Formats: sequence, structure tokens, C-alpha cells
Amino acid sequence: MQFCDGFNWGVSTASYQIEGAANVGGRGPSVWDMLCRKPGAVWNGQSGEEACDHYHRYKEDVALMKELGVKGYRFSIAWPRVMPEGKGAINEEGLAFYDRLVDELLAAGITPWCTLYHWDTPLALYHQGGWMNPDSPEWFADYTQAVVDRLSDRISHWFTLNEQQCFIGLGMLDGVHAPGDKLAFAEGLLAAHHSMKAHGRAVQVIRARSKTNAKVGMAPVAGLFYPDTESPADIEAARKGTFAVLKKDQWQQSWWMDPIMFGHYPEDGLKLFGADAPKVKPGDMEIIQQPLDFFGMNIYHSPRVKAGPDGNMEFVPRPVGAPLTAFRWPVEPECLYWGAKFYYERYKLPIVITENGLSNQDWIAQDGKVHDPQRIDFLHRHLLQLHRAYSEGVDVQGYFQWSLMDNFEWAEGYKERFGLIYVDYPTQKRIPKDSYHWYKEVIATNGASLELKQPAIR
Ligand code: GCO
Repeated sequence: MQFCDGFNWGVSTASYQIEGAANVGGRGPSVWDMLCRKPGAVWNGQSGEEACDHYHRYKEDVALMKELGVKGYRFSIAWPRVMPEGKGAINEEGLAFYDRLVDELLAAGITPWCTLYHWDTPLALYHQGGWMNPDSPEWFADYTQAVVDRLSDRISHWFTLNEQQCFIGLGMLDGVHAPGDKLAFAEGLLAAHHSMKAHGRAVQVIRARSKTNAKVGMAPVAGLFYPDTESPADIEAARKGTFAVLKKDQWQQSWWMDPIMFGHYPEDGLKLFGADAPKVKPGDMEIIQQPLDFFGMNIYHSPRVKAGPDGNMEFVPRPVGAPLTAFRWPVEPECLYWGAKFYYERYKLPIVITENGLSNQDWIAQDGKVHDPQRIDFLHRHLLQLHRAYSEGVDVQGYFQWSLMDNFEWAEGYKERFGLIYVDYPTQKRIPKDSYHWYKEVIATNGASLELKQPAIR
């Protein structure tokens, strides 16, 4: 049992979660710096000001990746490091940091997969309306141009935006992520529309200016429902439910994806959202719908459903005592099989899993090591499901585990540990966990080590 030749085994991180050095090298403030200062917004009042100090320790971190054997590294560029005011002047020192990082990666034989935006909107732009401002797509295009002009001789894999559902939904509607606003639904949809245009403009800029043959995608929350049994009725109910617009919230997947992939909002969404839907101006959809090279998917868990009497889905409650991660997220490995399958069927692009993993109660044991058998079992189960999708014909081209190392988990601060590498924050010491060594073998054998020696217990 193996994955395809050249399978992109990787790990993921994001700038604000690992870099630290928030006030170093000319970086401007972002909306996350603002939210972290707000009393009660982040667990224990923590912030990403220091995080993993990756800005200064990137060489050590790349060396650990090299040792792990990853083929690719998905990281993000901090917009306020490149453009401290969000637009206009370019901060040479900021770009120079990414120069050094990319050179270090390439010297280690690791392909950089660059996310242009993982939530750190420059604060100066937020003060001008942020994603509410109709100019925001052009701001993002200009920032993209600065990055592409500087780095595209060495970077050819790009993601535009990470999880619009979160930075718009959690950040601008629910107020639990930065910038911490609680806007009306219609305003959220308008900001969403602008962010889709920003995505489209960024793809255009990458294609027009890249010095190498660019491959472009994005990294959305790939929410789904998966079928309780493999009866055609359950499968159809789950598939239909996954892409139906059922509620007025940010978790309606086709609302985000269909414009980008098909060039229009879904009919059922337009009907349900009514006057809240943004006014689509002539030319908008032509910008939004740009050809992409792969479909990135961040997947962590998903609810299980079955067909009700009318064929529509009904939720299947989880059994009492069913497994949960430290974050209290349900463990549902089937989401990777059905997620890859459903999204491949609908959007017909090669699948790259851009995030998958769990937070676990990790600490340094008395032997000085970090033992995380739950993470090993979790990743193992998920990769088996992903392999099933691959073996049934889904074009799965990569898997980026979240995350290389423990880091700043947004509103949860440092409470949740997602890493293959333990970070002892007071000393910034890195300790590869057991799962790091396990994943190393998975990569080295291209998945053959996942083969079960005995039947799996569900
Ligand atoms: C997200 C982000 C990551 C998170 C990870 C774990 O999905 O929220 O892309 O930055 O840290 O998903 O929650």
C-alpha cells in the first residue's frame, strides 16, 4: 500500500502562529495583535508576540523538517511583515526574512508551498474597513505582486487564502477571532464577496508575473457530512447535504466554493440568503472564477448523517463515550475518505489535504521524551481513509499535516498542542514527539508503513 509517485508529504504552519518577532524587522501590527490585547479575547491573555520565535529559529526548524523527510512545507507569509501599512511601502527586511527561509528550505530539498494570507490582516487596513472595503481585492493583489516578484523564482506552489469561513465567519460575524467584530450577516457576505475577488485577483497576479510555472490553489475549510452506512441512500443524503445551503451561517460550503469553481453563487443559497446576498457587479465573477491547479482542503472532523424518510440527511448521534481530541473535537477519520471523494467529484481538481491533525494533551515525560500515541493513532486512521480514496481513483496529490510544531492556537492561545514537535515555550526548546518519528517512517515508505498488521478496531 502506497500513495502516488511524488506524493507531497508535508507539514503546515502559519505566520502569526509560529513566527513571533511581532515588533521586529519592521513588521507592522495585524488584527491579531489587536485582538490579543483585548481583555478576555484569548485564553489566559496570551498572544503570538513570541510564539515559537520561528523568525529567529527558522534554521533549526528547517533542519527538523529535513530530518523528518518532508517533501513540502506549507507556511504563510505575514502581509504586515511585507507591507507594514498593508499597502504602499514594501518592507525590505520582511521580504528578506522569507528569502532566507525559502533558500534554507530549498537547500534542504523541501518544496515551499506558500500561503499568501493566513489571517494576519494589517491593522492599518482594518482601520480602513478591512475586507468590508471594496478596494480590499486590489490591496491584496498589490501585496501578492510584491511577494511574487520577489519569491516566484523559487516558489511555484501558492495558496491564496486560508479558510475564508473562519476569518470572515469567526472573525467578523461571531467575533471570536480577529478582528473580533459581530457584524450583520449581509455585511459578512459582502466581506466574503470581496475576499473571493481578492483570491481571483491574486491568482491573476501570480499567473501574470510568476517567474516559474506556478501551481495555484486555496486552503478552505472543507466541511462535509459523511454517510453512516454505504447504502446509496445514505451516501446521496450526505453528498447533497454537504453542498446544500441549509442555514444562514458561514458553514455553507458551496457558497464559498461555487463562485470560485463555477463562477456563480448556488441557487439555493441565493434563495435562502435573499436580500442579504451581495450585489454581484458585472465582471466580478470573471475575476473570482480563475482556473486552479489543485483543490486544497483543511479537514479535521465532520458530522455523520443518514438518509431520512424523505431522502434528506438526518444527523446520527455519536455513541456515548466516542473519542474526542483535547480540543473536544470528535475523532471521525471517515471525513478524509468522504471529503476527498465528494470534493473531487464536484470540483474535479486534484486534491491536496492542506491541514489535518489534532490537539493532544502532550507533556515531557520523565524520560525526557514526548509520547503521543493518540496522535499516531489519529493520523494513522486518517491516512488509511485518505488512501482508500486514492485507491478508488481520487487524484490525491498531497497531505500536509497540521502542524510541524506546537504553536499559537488563535483564541485558545497555547492551550492546544497540534505539533509533531513539542515546543517548550519558556526555553523555546523543540522536542520531536513520538509521532514525529512515526510520520518520518510513513514518509520514507510513501505510506507502506501504514498497512495494518491486524484488523483495525473501529
Ligand atoms: C485553522 C487554521 C489553523 C489552525 C488549525 C487548528 O484551521 O483554524 O488554518 O491555523 O491552527 O486548523 O485549529
